Amino acid sequence: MKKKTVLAILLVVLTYLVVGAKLFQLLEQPFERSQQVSIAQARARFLDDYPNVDSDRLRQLMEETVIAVHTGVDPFGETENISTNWDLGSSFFFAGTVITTIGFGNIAPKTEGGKIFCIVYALVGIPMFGFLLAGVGDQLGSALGQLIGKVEEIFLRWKVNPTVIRVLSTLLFVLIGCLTFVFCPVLVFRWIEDWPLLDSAYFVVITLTTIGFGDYVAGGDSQRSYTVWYKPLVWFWILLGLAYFAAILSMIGDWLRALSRRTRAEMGGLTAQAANWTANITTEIKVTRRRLSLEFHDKIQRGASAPGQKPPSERAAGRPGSEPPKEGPAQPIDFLGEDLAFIDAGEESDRRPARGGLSSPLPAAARRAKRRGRRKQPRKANGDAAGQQASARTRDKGENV
Ligand code: Q6F
Repeated sequence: MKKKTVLAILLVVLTYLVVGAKLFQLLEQPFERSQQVSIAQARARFLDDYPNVDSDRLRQLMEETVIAVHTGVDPFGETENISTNWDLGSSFFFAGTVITTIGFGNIAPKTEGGKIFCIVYALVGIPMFGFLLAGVGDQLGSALGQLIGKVEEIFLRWKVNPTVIRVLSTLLFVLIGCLTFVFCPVLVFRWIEDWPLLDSAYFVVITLTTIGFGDYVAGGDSQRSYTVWYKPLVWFWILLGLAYFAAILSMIGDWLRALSRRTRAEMGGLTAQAANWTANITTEIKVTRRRLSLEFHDKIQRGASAPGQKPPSERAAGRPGSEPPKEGPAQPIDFLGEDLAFIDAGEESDRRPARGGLSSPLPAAARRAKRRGRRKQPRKANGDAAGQQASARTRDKGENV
């Protein structure tokens, strides 16, 4: 990526951060103030009600309470019948927050040994979970893709415009996914955890984006006895939901990129080249990564919307060898066609077929039908050849880096 491009993105991100910071401050600070006032009043009221209590003694107790809460110990717990954060189920949950990188932090190692082991465990476990998630994403993509493909075939028979079909497919993908991985889970958490609807939705998004604040943790209320199927179900939801959100985030990333490319194309032909260059330069890395089947998860790992990491065409449809950058003015941009290609992403991510360019006007169903016809050829050898070709091409253009 060109230095100028990086600087431009840095500027946009910094602005986004500052604007975000100001808004969060406006939203949160008044509430914080009111909480500060209310705890101070509560303490004063307590000392008023019990004049015999020494205020220093009370402060001491409060400090110890705060420390207990910070170290993850229930301050209301009795010395007999102590509850533990590190029973096998909770430890299993903790291991999950590590390898998924959700990192709720409601429980975390406090001992030296625990911290050292956590480092090693994360470094091995995160890539390992990445493999799993890539596989899950792939299966999920095929399942959803098949479903959507059927609908697309019907539309095709009705001779609906391919671009319209793509838009409808995208909407369908988002709708089915949101129902399965967002709306239903939100209702389940509302029901099981007794969280308000907003808090429940907030938990779902914070978890599946792997932000993981840890202020809400499903299955984390020690006062509650959960049904046996609940925690396994949450695990299952996490696995599928992370894959789905990775796809959604990368889709939003593609839109942002297409938007910025379009803006640049409108601003002037030369600047638009940068995006093309970036696309080409990352190809080599990408081909290797795709071999490792890691691409699904690293979308969320690196922040799906990080501009310029992958050309949408490649990432979406699993084509390793994009065209080398053409000299001259920017090409006109097929906004919709290019950026709805993600529908095929999950399905195709490990196949690397030598497919046509991304501006292929055929909707996903039709392309799938075409591919079915090609399967007779040795697919793997084909893909590898394509991959090698692609890396050779990038190497040729190495001087662009
Ligand atoms: C869970 C649990 C949560 C808290 C008070 C995320 C994996 C489901 C627990 C789950 C178990 C114990 C989530 C699983 C992942 N929740 N106890 O299994 O925090 O110590 S506690 Cl939400 Cl990654």
